[in-house]
Amino acid sequence: MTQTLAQIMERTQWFRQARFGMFLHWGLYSIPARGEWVLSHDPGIVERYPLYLDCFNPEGYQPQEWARQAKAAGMQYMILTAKHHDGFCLFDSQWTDYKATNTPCGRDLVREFVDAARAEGLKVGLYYSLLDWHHPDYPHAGDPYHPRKHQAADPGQDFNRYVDYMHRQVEELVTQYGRLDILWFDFSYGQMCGQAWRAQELIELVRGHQPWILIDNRLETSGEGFGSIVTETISDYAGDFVSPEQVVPHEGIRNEAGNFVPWELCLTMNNNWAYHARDHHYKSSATLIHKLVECVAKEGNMLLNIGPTAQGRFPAENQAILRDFSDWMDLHAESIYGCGYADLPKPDWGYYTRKGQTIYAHLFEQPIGPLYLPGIDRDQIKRISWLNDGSELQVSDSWNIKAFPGLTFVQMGEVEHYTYLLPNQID
Ligand code: JFZ
Repeated sequence: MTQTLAQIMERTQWFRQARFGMFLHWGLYSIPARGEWVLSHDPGIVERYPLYLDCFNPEGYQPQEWARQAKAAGMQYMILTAKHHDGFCLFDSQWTDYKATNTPCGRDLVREFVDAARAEGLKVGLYYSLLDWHHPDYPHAGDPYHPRKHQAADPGQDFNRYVDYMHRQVEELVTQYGRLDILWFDFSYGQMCGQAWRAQELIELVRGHQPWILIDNRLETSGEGFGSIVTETISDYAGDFVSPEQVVPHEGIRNEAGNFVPWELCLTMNNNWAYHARDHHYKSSATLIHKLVECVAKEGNMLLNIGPTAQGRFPAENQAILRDFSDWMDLHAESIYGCGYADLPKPDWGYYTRKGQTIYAHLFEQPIGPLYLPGIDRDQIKRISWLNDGSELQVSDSWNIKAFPGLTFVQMGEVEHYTYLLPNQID
């Protein structure tokens, strides 16, 4: 069975309009606070790790507050790690005891999360790890990522039993938590890809319950691959969008016929997905805002990550960045939502985004003097102004289009043209 790009484009319509979402990595690993891969990276912690179950008590967990901050920052959807590679479930799965309801906190944290997102009018998604370092039937011996990769193989292990378990958990997620907008599987590697997960059966289960849910491409491929979504024959489990990580794809992502496919860059504010107590290597707010613009200019989305603390709070640095997004989006969201590739030459000073007949010129550098607008003819310009205050710009008399900030109003032709500057205080 296959699907068409047209079906995918229809399903992803809201997603491609939204452009900006929040990713949340949160779980038992937030307690050791050395990133979500701590189990795999530090074999010394393997024995101790399950003991974190007894001290997982996020008294500061207020998902309404998470959702409020996401919304204020201009994000339109949010995605939480229902289960990460460590196997610990934030939801009340009937198929395991390794879950939040068996910790001192005793609550179904996924339910509270989806309720809070919806209450703010945000779309909501769940991340579910295909890898599971806790389940006894998940093969460990020789798996390059598994914390117990050096231990002898267990002949009693039955991978098919794990896949059953995984399917039953996904079934819980798509039947017990109302309408979900996104299911974010992570991730395929080596032989563990596509049908190894019984992907066709899984996707039929998911779409049987939630036909419009959006699925990432990692059930079929790794974080680096694109998968069959870029080919002529798109598998049913190819997903609805490609999921590049940390690096904005050079020219967006197109299929073999040259058409853009939906994609979403996920990226961290510092150098870890989950909370890391000593990682203060944050990108500046300006850099992160530029990344969002760059994604939109290349017809993609950006999923910006937060690693809440074990108590369930956003670290102060994360909150400061979200406030800067909020300030910026208050003035410039119109150049993001519903916008995409402008089909014009890339300007040296930044990027264009486009919505219909309106071009947004995102200036990453403050110009002194005239600014060249490549690809735009002066007699196409109907109107040109700053987006942040509506003030007019002048188009010069020379044969090239050059905009002089802050001068005269110009109205000609068909293309409405706005520019803006980043607020100076951000850097
Ligand atoms: C995965 C996770 O391992 C990581 O913890 C985080 O959740 C991130 C969003 O996704 O990271 C990956 C997965 C696949 C590749 C790289 C990073 N890959 O195949 O290159």
